[in-house]
Amino acid sequence: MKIGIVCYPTFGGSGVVATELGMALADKGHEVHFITYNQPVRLDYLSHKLHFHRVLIEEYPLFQYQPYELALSSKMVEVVEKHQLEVLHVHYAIPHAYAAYMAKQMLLEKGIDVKVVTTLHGTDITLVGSHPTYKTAVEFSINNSDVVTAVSNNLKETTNQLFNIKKNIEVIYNFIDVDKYDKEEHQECKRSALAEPHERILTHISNFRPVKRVEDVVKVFYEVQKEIPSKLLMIGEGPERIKASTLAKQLKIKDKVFFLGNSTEVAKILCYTDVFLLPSQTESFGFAALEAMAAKTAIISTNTGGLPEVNIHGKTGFLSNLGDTEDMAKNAIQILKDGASLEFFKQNAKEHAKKFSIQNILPVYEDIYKSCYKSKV
Ligand code: GMT
Repeated sequence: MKIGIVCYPTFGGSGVVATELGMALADKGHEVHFITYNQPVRLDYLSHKLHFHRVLIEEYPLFQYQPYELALSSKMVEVVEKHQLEVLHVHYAIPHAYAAYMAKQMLLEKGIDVKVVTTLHGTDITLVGSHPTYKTAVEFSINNSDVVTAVSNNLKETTNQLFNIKKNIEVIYNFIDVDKYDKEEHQECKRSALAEPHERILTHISNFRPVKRVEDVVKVFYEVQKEIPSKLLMIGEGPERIKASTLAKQLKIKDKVFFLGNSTEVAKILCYTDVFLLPSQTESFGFAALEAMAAKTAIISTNTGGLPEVNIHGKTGFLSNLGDTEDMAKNAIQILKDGASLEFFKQNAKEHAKKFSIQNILPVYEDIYKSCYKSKV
């Protein structure tokens, strides 16, 4: 099939999932066209099956805000027409689902019926989408998509609670290529560069926005390192980074906490991680936790949003109430207390990650595209 994928090209989970999906579809022989303002960070190659179309914004002094939706919908029309795309799969409702609706209407006037699949990822519903500023347009564009999917049962329920949704939302979990994270086969797992053999490594990866509660990460680690010799790796960039590093300094653990910035080599970093910390205010799914689990890493997280669908309490790690850093630290120590306990959680994490394997999830998306296509004939 010929599929257009619209996403944010940055380090956020929705962009990463959309990019991995597009690359996997191309590997299976579909023709995939990414339409966004920059080449997605995880899109590391292009081919005759994998294309990237940049949305260019024309600056004009009159505009305080550049009208990205207009440029995006115009680009969608151009690419659909030129490459005869059958489906536009948009990731993150704002503003992609809205722009796709406009593109669809423009194309209908030309006698082209492109189908729109919208995947809801989380904050497009919870933190941003339901805000009165956007709610009307988000609800409209969800209701006017041909198919709507959400990345967890919790996100589906939340969407139905916050909006008046008139169609069924299909739950398709985020997915992972488990083999890519296989530690044993990983050639460049250089743990010794960061920690002594007797030390444990804890890691946090995010975009350091307030929702990620990165200060809680530091607080948890502070308690853990008192009991267990360990290091903390902080991967990512974002507005809360300074607060986290200031706290590490105040707690006098700066020499044990490494802020490594954004990375496109997450698998390499996770290959030497023992425990992954995700104390988020909310997560519709927690893709970063799934990546960690695929890399055989135990998870300490909150019990908010869709996290309990990914991290199984007492098996792949532990869940705690939001802000209860003492409980999180206690649980992390429980995991790290001896080699057998750590291996138990790590092994379970790896096994559970297989439930979200790309081989299981990719055909579900293909079926959705095919069902759209069939309904056109
Ligand atoms: O929260 C982020 O780091 C980014 C955000 C995004 O949209 O890029 O992530 C959301 O989508 C991910 C992929 O589906 C989910 O795994 C994350 O849980 C979700 N974030 C939130 O709900 C806060």
